[in-house]
Amino acid sequence: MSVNDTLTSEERLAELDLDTLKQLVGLVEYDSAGDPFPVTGWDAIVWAVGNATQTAHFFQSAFGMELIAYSGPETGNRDHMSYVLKSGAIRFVINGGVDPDSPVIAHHAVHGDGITDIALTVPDVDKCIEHARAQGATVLEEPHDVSDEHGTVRIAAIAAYGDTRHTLVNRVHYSGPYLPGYVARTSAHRKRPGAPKRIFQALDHIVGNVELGAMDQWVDFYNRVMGFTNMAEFIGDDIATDYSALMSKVVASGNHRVKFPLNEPALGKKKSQIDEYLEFYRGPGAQHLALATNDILRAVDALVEEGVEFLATPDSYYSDPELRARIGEVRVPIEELQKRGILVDRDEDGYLLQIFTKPTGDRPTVFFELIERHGSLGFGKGNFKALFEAIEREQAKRGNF
Ligand code: TYF
Ligand code: FE
Repeated sequence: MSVNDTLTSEERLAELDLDTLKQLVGLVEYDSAGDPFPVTGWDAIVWAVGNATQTAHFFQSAFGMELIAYSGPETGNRDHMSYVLKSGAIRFVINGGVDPDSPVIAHHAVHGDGITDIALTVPDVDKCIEHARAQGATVLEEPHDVSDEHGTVRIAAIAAYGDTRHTLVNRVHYSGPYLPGYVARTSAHRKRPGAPKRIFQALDHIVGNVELGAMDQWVDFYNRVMGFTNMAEFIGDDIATDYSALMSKVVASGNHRVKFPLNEPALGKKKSQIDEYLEFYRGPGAQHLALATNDILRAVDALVEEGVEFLATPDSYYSDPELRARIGEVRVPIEELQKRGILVDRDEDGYLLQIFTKPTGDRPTVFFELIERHGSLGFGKGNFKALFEAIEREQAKRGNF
């Protein structure tokens, strides 16, 4: 079975076909035969938060996600509550400590609400771990089976930047709602009339913030340990020093289903947004999750309706003649984008629409991006100036200059 023409069971459940997925997240053809660490896609994004019950409520009420599984004291897990939510092919697992000695509470005490695990689906867990170990990766969990009446899941885990880990999961022989130990559970939440069935369908990329000077080391980690390749887009200190002082490179799995831009702070006139993240997260971690939608206008409207706040884009962005000339025709009138503050970028392959939320937790750390791709495989490089200025306006409100 080759990974580039394989839909994960999640994608099949989400009724995504390969062409739709390709359009949503920009997949590429590749030959998995020579890949030392083949990755099929995302398995789950695991969060540690201060109050999982309320965060799970937020992701259902505001982000339109659906509760599908649960583990907690009632199911024999005395350590923490765990809510599994999905939207299209994306799964979030929201953990909150119950036992005061829970490692979830320890993680939260240091980092605040954040991502502990970017779990990936792989066809061969053992092969990946063998390769990762040979390349010097820290193996946090050796390959092992977990089973219940729904079948068996094979699992292992390696360390990534900071306290973030990548659990590797093969669930092809499992039919339960998530993992052994979880029970199926559905939302008590009723969608408001007129709310879209689903706001986003897939996960496009997750950005990691690493320490000053560590970006190339982590690019090398993803190249060597996980067989990821570098994508063309990078931000050097040319753009960094003027606007928001960061450098960024992007690595991707063979089929581009999993994409990781990696940022490090650069020395600029003002404190880098990456420094602010590193200070408040107490180290490296996941900075933003880009959610792929096929209707970014409807998605923004739905989120705004529920009180989610986005970074403001000044009107001058839309009247800038250089930008207008560069973006050309897009699927809606520019006024519709301007009303919502949606950014546009175009490259040789097509265009993309994107917008960023403010941080969604208490610390100025994790936030979300909505992205609607129309051929472009990039990340919005043409928007970095406008975007970083918007981020700086928010930083200034927090007293960082
Ligand atoms: O993922 C990206 O590269 C874009 C741009 O702090 C970006 O979404 C890069 C760095 C950053 C915020 C957005
Ligand atoms: Fe992004």
